[in-house]
Amino acid sequence: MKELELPDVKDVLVEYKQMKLLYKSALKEIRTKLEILNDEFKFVHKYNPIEHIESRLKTEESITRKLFRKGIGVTMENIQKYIDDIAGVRVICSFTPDIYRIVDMISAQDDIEVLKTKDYMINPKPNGYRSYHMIVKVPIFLSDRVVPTKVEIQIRTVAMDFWASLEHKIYYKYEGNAPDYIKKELKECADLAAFLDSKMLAINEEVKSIQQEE
Ligand code: 0O2
Repeated sequence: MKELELPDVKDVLVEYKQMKLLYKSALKEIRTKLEILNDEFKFVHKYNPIEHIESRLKTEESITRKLFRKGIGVTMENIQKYIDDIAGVRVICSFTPDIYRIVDMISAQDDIEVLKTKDYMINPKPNGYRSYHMIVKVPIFLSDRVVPTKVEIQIRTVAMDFWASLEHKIYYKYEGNAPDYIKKELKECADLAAFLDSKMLAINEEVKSIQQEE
């Protein structure tokens, strides 16, 4: 009987480490681009659209769980093909128009390819989740080749981020089955956060117009 040929564990590990190196580099590239845009915007307009930036590489556990949820086998090829957020950057802005400013500035860069966008601000999820998601490809220049690498950029306001981090914790605590009254309260909080965003924006616009008149 022919023996089953399994891939050498050492080879798989080397391949996995190489893949992580690529995604880590892509995070650095995107962070740098965003920091440059923010610095320039601050210089020109005396105002910074970005409050802060967070970035992370998705854990092995989370990658495996996501593939499992999608009913896809855990292989190196599938990870790269089907998981768009191995490298994830989160951009936190003060006001909603800042979000679209960042989207436009990043999309306009020649070396960035925008693969997918999801506007959960115009179309919030039924649970109240609001955010803007972009999947982009950025070229990573290695010693002997260039590898376009995927990064997920999530852009949201401070209020949307506050809501999403609590909702994320609750989601995992209850493994996606939180009691109905908690879901209802979370939805109410999401609506309040949206209201807060629009109120704060209106106040800011008002103050800006007073300053221009002076
Ligand atoms: P984690 O633990 O944050 O990494 P698709 O790629 O289109 O097949 P996917 O990946 O669900 O489907 O796409 P989507 O909707 O763009 O969501 C990607 C990420 O956005 C999620 O990653 C979350 O980080 C965030 N997100 C989406 N929906 C919600 C939500 O309802 N609440 C919160 N708090 N975050 C959300 P992961 O891998 O699901 O989770």
